Amino acid sequence: MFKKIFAGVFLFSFVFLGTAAAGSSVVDNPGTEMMNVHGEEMELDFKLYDPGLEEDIVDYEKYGSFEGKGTDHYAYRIKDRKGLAAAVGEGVYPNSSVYKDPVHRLLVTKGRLSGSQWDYVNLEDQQLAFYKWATAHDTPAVQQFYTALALEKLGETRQALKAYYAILVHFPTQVGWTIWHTPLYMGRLAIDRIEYLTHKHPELGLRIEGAKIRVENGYNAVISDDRFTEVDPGKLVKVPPGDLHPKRVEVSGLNVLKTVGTGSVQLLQYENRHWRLQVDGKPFLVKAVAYSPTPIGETPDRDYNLDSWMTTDLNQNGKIDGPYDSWVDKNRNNKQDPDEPVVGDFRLLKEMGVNTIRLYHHALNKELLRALYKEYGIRVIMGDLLGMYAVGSGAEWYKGTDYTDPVQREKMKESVRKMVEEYKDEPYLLMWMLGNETNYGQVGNPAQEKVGTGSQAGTQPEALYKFANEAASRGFFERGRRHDRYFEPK
Ligand SMILES: [Ca+2]
Ligand SMILES: [Ca+2]
Repeated sequence: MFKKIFAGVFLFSFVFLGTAAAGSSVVDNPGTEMMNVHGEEMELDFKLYDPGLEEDIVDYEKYGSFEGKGTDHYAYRIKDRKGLAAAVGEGVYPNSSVYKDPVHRLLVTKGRLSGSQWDYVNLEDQQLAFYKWATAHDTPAVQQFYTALALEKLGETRQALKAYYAILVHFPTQVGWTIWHTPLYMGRLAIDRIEYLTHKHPELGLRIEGAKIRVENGYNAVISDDRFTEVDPGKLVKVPPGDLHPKRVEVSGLNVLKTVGTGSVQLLQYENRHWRLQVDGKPFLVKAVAYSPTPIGETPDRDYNLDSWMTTDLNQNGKIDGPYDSWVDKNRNNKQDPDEPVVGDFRLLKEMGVNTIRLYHHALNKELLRALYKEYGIRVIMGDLLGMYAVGSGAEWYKGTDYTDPVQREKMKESVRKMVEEYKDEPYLLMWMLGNETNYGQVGNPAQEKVGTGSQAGTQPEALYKFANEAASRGFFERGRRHDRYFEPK
């Protein structure tokens, strides 16, 4: 059960993290492989059939009118649908030229776009994902989002930005659902993607300003009590590329108001109220991945759980498999080919610039983590699930962790205490982390085949956050204990 839940968490994350796991930042988008009329193999490269008349910033005022920007009754009314469609181009609402795109037609004829659109999200061939999603029947914001994501992965950044922005203009309050039946606010996701892409591509000279989607009661798993209080698509504006990077706030030379921690890891607050994380007296920027690997060709929801990677040595060569025996499956055939030498994830993590890994719940192998730190300089953020997935609380899965239950609270605190006592002096420890998407916690129902996440947190937000504060407080560790600096790794 536990394993299954996490598989979901990973799948969801994967949609947004893309292909970073391969240790390369270059997205390789092979063309769609086809047979030509002569029965020969050919590759079909992606090219927009209709890139739209307006390159990146669409003048929406020209084709319609905005009402109630920044309020709860925001709306955009299209007055010139044809003009707008021509301006935005293929794959962006309300344009439908994808149906005239000869490549789309060809793929349909060849039966290459059959089945569910959800089978296309993580496909290697994002060209197929684009045509599938651009013509899928789904909630418009969801359809537009995954079309945009495919464009993004195909390197069509300008068109992807137009597509994400179209969500803000037309469908800012529409909701999609995770596989846990928790809401995804598509407009907010679109803002995130736009901010990410404009930052990642300063050469476009674009920035979004004033976009805002505020939803009351958006923290729980139901949407019946949601209220969108402020909705504003904001504006994509042109800026000189040099202006895209947020201005650095200089703190050196300023007085320190407050120092948290006396060990090698410290938090400093300066007189301008800004904080800085320091390790060994130097500023530390966390570049982390949540590391919990699954062997190549396997899925995390079958035979592998969250922490078995720390001890698994299937080929019995005395080296832990993920960290030291993995290889880059360049051709993605799930097999190790002669040009795919063993490199090991630890080295790959180091090479991709990671300086920290996050562990979800405690650890199984101190020596391994010590080697990670000693040989690769990579530190650890260590987590305790704080009752999510019924871990640490003693709750039954289908009853779910109850954050108002004193017995369960005590058990969870004991779990946190145990972790801290066990690892506080480990040299690699950067910080602790409590919970994992815990505010999404919800109870399942076997009769409805609803798995849930073994937690009642979704309906107990106040109890959860109060408890999290309690579990993290210094007082809790100090009471009757010899050590008084549990949260300050040496
Ligand atoms: Ca091994
Ligand atoms: Ca291979």
